[in-house]
Amino acid sequence: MKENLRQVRERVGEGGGKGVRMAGSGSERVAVELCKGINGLDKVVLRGPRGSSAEVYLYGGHVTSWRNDNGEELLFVSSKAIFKPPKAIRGGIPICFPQFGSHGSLEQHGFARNKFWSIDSDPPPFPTNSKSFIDLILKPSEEDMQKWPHSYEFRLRVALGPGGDLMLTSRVRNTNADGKPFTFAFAYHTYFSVSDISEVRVEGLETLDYLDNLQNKERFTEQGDALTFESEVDKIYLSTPTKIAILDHEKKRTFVLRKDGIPDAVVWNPWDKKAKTMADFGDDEYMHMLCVEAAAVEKPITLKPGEEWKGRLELSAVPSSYCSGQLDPQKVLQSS
Ligand code: TA6
Repeated sequence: MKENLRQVRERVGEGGGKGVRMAGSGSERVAVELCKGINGLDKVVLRGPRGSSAEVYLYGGHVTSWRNDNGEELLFVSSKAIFKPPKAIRGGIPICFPQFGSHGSLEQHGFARNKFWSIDSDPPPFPTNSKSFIDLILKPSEEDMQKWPHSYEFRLRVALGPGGDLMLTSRVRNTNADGKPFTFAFAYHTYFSVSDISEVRVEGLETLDYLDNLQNKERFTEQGDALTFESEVDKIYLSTPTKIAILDHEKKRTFVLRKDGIPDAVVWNPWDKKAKTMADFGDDEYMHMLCVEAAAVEKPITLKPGEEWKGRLELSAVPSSYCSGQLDPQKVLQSS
């Protein structure tokens, strides 16, 4: 691990071992900083040119913070989150791989979020317009192979775009030497910070079919207008559009989720009763979060040896004075 950090410092060419300076900015802000987070866990801080930032822990390859140019936190992390392996961090963007949910031979949502990732000091060439990104990699140990007998390379790039957008790219390659394919499910289990769940609308999932986790995964069809929230929700929407909008009325903010290679979307809020059963989640925190998760669940992904799957997620936060009609979610969803 230390070897990785040293290699990365050499690669990014920063002075003083703290990170790489912004090209030509002359500012003290460094674009990529390797440091210690909660409980001494290693984390990487990404900084954009106008004040935006993101943080990703090597534990779980887990994004735990995404702030806009004003320093406002856009992701939800529970005040009771346990930053201590083997428990997954409650909030941010947990990586669910190679399983989604609890039906399967592995722990709920698979093991990727419970493992230490390494910094990929020799990533294959992968173009980006971001000056602030980090490449992480997860490969199975011998012990891991006992639980899930497949060899893979999971490369995760976390990047801050010039405008403060947060971009996650997952690339999973089957490196089995025995010629065997493998199949996996996946999700970016994103927790958005919202001012009041009762004043949030989600646009882009109307009229779609979904599996309701609260009704034995039975299949239903969503009603014709925006989703609103008055009770626990746990739905897997199938074959969803590239773009989904999450409107926070009080904050006059719209999150736009753009995804590629990831067909489904999970919408989850535990509401009050379930919130009380979660030790790493405050009783009232359900009011200030909503999970909208780009996911591949209905049709898990199968890779033959040598094949690679890529799943991209791009998050942006745009001002929206929805009540004045300034932002028409349909326009946002149809814009490029
Ligand atoms: O994404 C929704 C969900 O599958 C819910 O069923 C709930 O279990 C949630 O994930 C949180 O799961 P976790 O294992 O992180 O507590």
